[in-house]
Amino acid sequence: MSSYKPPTTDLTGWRLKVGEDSHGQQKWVYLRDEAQRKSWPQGNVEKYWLGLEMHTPELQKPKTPLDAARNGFEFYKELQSEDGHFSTEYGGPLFLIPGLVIAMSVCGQSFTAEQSTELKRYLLNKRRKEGGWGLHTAAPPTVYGTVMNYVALRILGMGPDEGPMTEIRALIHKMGGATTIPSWGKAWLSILGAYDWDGVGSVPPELWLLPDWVPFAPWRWWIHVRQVFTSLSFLYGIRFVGPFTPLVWSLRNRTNVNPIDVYSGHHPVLDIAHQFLAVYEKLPHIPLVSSILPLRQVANDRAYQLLSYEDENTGYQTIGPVTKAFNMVARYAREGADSEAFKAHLSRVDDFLWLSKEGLMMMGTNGSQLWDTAFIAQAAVETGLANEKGNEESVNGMLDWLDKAQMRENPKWYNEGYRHRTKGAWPFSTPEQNYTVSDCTAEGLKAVMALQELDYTSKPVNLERMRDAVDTLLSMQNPTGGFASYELQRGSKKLEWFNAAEVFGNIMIDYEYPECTTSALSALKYFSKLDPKYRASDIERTVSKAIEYIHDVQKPDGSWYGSWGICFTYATMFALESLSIAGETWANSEGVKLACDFLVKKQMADGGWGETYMSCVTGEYAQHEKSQVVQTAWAILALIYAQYPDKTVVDRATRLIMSRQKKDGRWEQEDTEGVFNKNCAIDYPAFKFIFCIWALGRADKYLKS
Ligand code: LAN
Repeated sequence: MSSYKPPTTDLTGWRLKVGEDSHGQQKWVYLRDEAQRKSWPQGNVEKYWLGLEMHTPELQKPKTPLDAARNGFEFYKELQSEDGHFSTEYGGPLFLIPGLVIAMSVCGQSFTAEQSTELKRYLLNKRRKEGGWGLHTAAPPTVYGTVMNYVALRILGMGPDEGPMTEIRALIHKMGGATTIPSWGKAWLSILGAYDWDGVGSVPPELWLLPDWVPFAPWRWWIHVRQVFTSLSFLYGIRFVGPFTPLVWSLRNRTNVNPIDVYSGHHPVLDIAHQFLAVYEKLPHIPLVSSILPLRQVANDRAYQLLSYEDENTGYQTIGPVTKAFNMVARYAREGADSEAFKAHLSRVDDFLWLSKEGLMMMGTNGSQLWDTAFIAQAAVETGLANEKGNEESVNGMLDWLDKAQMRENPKWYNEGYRHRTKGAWPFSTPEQNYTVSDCTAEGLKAVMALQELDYTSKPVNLERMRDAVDTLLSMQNPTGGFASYELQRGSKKLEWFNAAEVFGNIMIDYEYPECTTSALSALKYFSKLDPKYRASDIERTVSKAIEYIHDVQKPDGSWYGSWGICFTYATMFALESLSIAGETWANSEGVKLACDFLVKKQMADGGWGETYMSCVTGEYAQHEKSQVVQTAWAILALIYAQYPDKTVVDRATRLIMSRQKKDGRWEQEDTEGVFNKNCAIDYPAFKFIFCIWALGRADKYLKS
């Protein structure tokens, strides 16, 4: 691989602006002017994420696990923003920047010069040694990753023969050529004008004209897929193509997707549907047919109406980065660059961009603000650090931020947009983004309850608001007892037959997850101690059904499969929390015993645990060659929930985490921690602080007991 060094900006010019347009918003800005830089100096938050030297307090060498947790918190506090939340980079997926870059380009927009430089630097830094890019930073190159990022670099100004570009093209050819790219890639290239919409399997907006009772009507799909489908079907319906660019990919081929890229191959039902639709697609172009029955036009209008609801419901953030880019193009296509809607979209592009030491990335969401803040709040309270001198300001900041992050009303287009209620819920990122997530609501509520139990905190969140959160949680349990992510499960698992994304698994409906279920049931249980009378029997029934679900999905080897963190270690920690709430421990429960056996067998020689994201892909435990502090912390937390009797196991694990801690209290970044849709890893860099602090604090008490 050639050793091309991409240009960089002066990193000391960047600042992280927090909460400017809305609560919790994060936005990296570049200050060109020396005077501006002086009057707004870079703080530790920026310095840390940019890999610049930080000034942190001198710490004492830790003797006990609690000392180490304290030092960890001392360091992590430096990363708290002035509004009280913990800003974190949230990277990993490598298919997001290209969508945004293509969107900006076809809408006639450009990034600032500094943003362009840093976007290029990020992509080139993340190129794998094999020469291209995969679906995410931890995966080997695929056609999707390589073609999309190659195109992005070209649009951002890299010449066809500049630096490694020739080499990358050669790799694309070697892999089978750009036309073997998966469906979303074909769609983006068609939008760009580098491929032809005729080569994209039909994405008919007419599905939005189906009556709601139809078992495969789109409102039943998982919210992410539904929202991507809505704007994509509109762009497909109008065959949107941006202005001609020199990037020419001429071949047309409908079902040719490179096997390297495929995670979920097409189900035969999808192929049959596509053949049928290929005939149907010819119809709207026959003038007579379309004048008698202008279905396509009506369907486009309907899809457009729905995507506009999404924009307005989310302050133009939309639910996520893919929808963000598609919706932006859709608003441009119909209303133009001068429209209010398009301008509003543009003003919310930076929310998704995060400057890291390796360049500017597009994040999986507009941040993970709530998730990180809710966890560290609970860790601080449980470990007792919240009550130690010098931590009040930090803790009050967390509570203040969480208070303002709760969503108080349902979205504007609640019924019309087929949304789940948001009243009382907490989101994953910010309240402006405005999506209920079951476990974020639960962890947000748990964090608020824990913080409000401290003597010195104000109590901004009253019982009524907590009851709203509880009502939302109670509205989210599925008949199996399990909780899904954003909504109730609205359709059959058979809808997976229509999964056309190829690179992801289990995306068509909202499945139940032991992680989400645990968060929900533990929050309900905690709340019932605070307000024992409120919906007592509903809570009781919901919790016991949720516990049943947890039992039902335990695997024969004692573990649970994790869908959002890696992987068995992550989900087993959650499941053992659930069972501990039901009074089940190693001493009295076969299930817990089996789970502990599973975990203990996976402990590595150095006392740690380490799993790779391949566990999530294959469903089999994939051993990491090196132990990871985050998974070690999860295992500690899990074993203590289980009250595992052999303390040497936790003792060794604790020592491993302590041995990896630096003098200033930090832990270095290790391998990626999270995942989605079975196949895409995503980073949670705050976890190394949050879960190490939490596990060390909990272990301190357990080892003494
Ligand atoms: C997330 C991030 C957080 C995550 C948890 C809260 C951890 C989980 O317990 C519930 C699901 C949720 C909210 C989640 C869902 C899917 C997301 C939004 C992501 C993994 C971050 C990025 C991902 C999104 C789908 C990326 C865009 C890709 C598409 C396939 C549309």
